[in-house]
Order: sequence, then structure tokens, then C-alpha cells
Amino acid sequence: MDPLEKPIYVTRPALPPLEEFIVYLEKIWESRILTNNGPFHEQFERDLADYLGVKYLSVFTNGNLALMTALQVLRITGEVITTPFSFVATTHALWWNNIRPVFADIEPDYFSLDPDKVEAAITPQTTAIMPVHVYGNPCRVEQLKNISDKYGLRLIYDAAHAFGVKINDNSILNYGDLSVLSFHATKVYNTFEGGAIICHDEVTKNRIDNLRNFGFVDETTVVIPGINAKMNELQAAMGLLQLKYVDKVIEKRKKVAAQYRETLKDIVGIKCLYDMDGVNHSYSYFPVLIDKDKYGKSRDEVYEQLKYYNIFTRRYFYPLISQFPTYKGLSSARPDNLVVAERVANQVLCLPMFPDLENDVIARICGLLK
Ligand code: T4K
Repeated sequence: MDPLEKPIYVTRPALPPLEEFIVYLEKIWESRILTNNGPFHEQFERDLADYLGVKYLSVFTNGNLALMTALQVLRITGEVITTPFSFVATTHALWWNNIRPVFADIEPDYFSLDPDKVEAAITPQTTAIMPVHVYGNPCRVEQLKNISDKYGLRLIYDAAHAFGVKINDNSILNYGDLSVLSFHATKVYNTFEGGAIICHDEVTKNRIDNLRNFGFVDETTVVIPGINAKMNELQAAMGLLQLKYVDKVIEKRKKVAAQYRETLKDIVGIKCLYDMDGVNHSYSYFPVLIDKDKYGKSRDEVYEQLKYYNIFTRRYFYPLISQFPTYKGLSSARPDNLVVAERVANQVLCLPMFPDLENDVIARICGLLK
């Protein structure tokens, strides 16, 4: 079989029709309001909160700054229990806030923090838990809530992958003290770069908004040492326009997932993830686990071979965050503390997943895996 003519990447951003974006650009050119809570920004915050089914939401210039700010909002210090199986930004946000990350292992079904392991990792220094709804699959939210209530800990969800995800018709973003979204180009819903913090009361929202604008509350009053994490009008305009199309995007992603699942289901040694009961998914990634003993080839061999065919999969999230030099020396980073995460990181491969991925390309990818 020859390599594909066009390279296929793990993702391709969904974009609205250009002519519709130009209408927004014309308005920006006319008003000359480019940033600092402009009209698109204000409308976007309202419309996005409505769309997601949340009450208080603040948009950010990217998910990373939103995560870093979320920790400032709740004045988190000391130790925070988190997952090693995520994008490195999750733990970096702790490090930038001078907080000690404590890694706990993940559960084997959907790869999010294992509540039992979280409970075992609590010390007198623990102030919060920062789990990740990895690949958009909800964490064990009820158990995590019980633990955080029992020990008086804060619960901050990194929901970067979980745009539009619902449990029993309730947004996943309504769980925990705060949730953080990313609207990066590679996400289900993008504003080129972007992010948001979701909270549950007005006082917290005001604090978030002050923190993301240098701590200003008015022209001459600075109440806290904030940063500049504001979303600009171009991003907000893109966000408004993308809202018109996001349901269709998710519908198409669902079909891609269905075709993969159907075609790969009988391959011994390749395991797909399936929808969870009562959950509306948004299909942000399509991870599979490759078990070398059963399949005959390792994940890395498959990754290289697909690359030869011009198919660029990704090993999200290998290596584990706990393996990076900054974190490797922590006692919680020891591989024997993270047995499930180590195994998953060595077996996982994210196949191309985006709304316009064609049926015949999916068939080709599956054919190669077969
Ligand atoms: N928490 C979690 C759990 C996260 O996953 C992330 C980000 C964050 C926090 C932080 O949120 P942000 O600050 O990013 O809003 C990507 C993304 O840069 C990153 O946003 C994402 N997670 C992470 C999982 O993946 P890379 O280095 O893998 O992306 P890159 O540039 O290699 O792109 C992958 C493929 O996508 C390319 O091969 C081609 C395609 N692509 C990419 C871009 C950027 C496009 O077609 N167009 C594009 O503009 O990190």
C-alpha cells in the first residue's frame, strides 16, 4: 500500500465560513476596540455560558493562563494532588504557583485520577485536588466530591478536553469549585487560542475578572497582583461564530468515533474507549490502547508505521508528566506509585479525530491497523 498523498494529522481545526468572519472583522475595524472587555468579549461570555449551561464564566486568552489563574483565585498553596496522565500544562500551572504537585495514579477504564489513590495521597499540606477529564471523559466526580468535602479540600477540574460534555444533561463544568476550558486550535471548539474559568458565584467571578486584568477594578484601583490574561476581540468574535457550528462539529466527530469503534472492534490487542452511561460526549480525541503481547506490535511500532503512510497519530500523554526532569525527583513521581498511568502511557495512541475526516481515510487507517 502506498503512503497517503495528503498527510493526515491527529487533528485539524474546525473553522467557520471565512465570509462570515469578515463581517465581524469589519465591525472591529469600525469600532477600533481590539481588546479589554470589548463588545464581542462581553457578548461571548454571555452566549458561551448559555450554550454550556453554566452560570458564571470568564474567558481567557488561553487555557494555560486560565489554569494558572484558577489556582490564584482560590489562593491555593502547599500540595495539590493531580494526575501524571495529562498535557504538561496541568502540572506546570501548579509549579508556576509555587505549589508542590503530588501525583496519584489513574483508574484503568477512562484514565482519570483514581479517587482511592487520591485519598491515600492526602497529607496535612494538601489543599486541593486537580483532576483532568482526560480526552473529555468525565472523572469520577461524585467520589472526588465526597473526598474533597470530607477533607476540606478545593477541587479544580482541568476540563481542557471537556467542552460540551454533560452528565445526565448537566454540564460537567458544574462540578468542583472551578473548571478550566481550553479553546486551542486543536480542541473540539476553538478560538485559535483561548480558554475559560467556570465558577459558581458572582464574588468569585469578580475576583477572576480582576486577576485576569492586572488586578484592576477601576481606572485607578488595583486590588490584587493580577496578570494580563484577557481574551481579545478577534478571539471573542471567532468564539461567537464558532458557537453557531459547534453542534454540527460534535455530531460529525461522533460519526468518526462510531466508524472507528465499529471497524476496530474485532482486532485483538487494540482497545477503544466507549461512551459512558448518561454522558453526552464531544469526542475530543480518539485514543486506543495497543497491547503488544496480544497485537504483536508495540504502540511505538504502530506510530512509526502509520507515519510512513503519512498518518500522524500522537502519543498523548506519553511520557507521563512525572517523567519530565522538573518533576521526576518528586517521591510521588516514582513509577511504582503510578503503575496504571505508566502502562497506559506506554500503550496509548491517539488516532486522527476531526470533523472532516473522511470515511475512506478512516477505513484506510483501520485497514492498516488490521
Ligand atoms: N490542560 C490540558 C489537559 C491540555 O490538554 C491543554 C492543552 C492545556 C491544559 C492548556 O491549554 P492551552 O493553553 O493550550 O489552551 C497541543 C496543544 O497545543 C495544546 O493546546 C493541547 N492541550 C495539547 C494536548 O496538544 P501539541 O504540541 O501536541 O500540538 P501540535 O502543534 O503538535 O498540533 C497537533 C496537530 O494538530 C498538528 O500536527 C497539526 C494540527 N494542527 C495544530 C495546530 C496548532 C493544525 O492543523 N492547526 C493548528 O493550528 O499541543
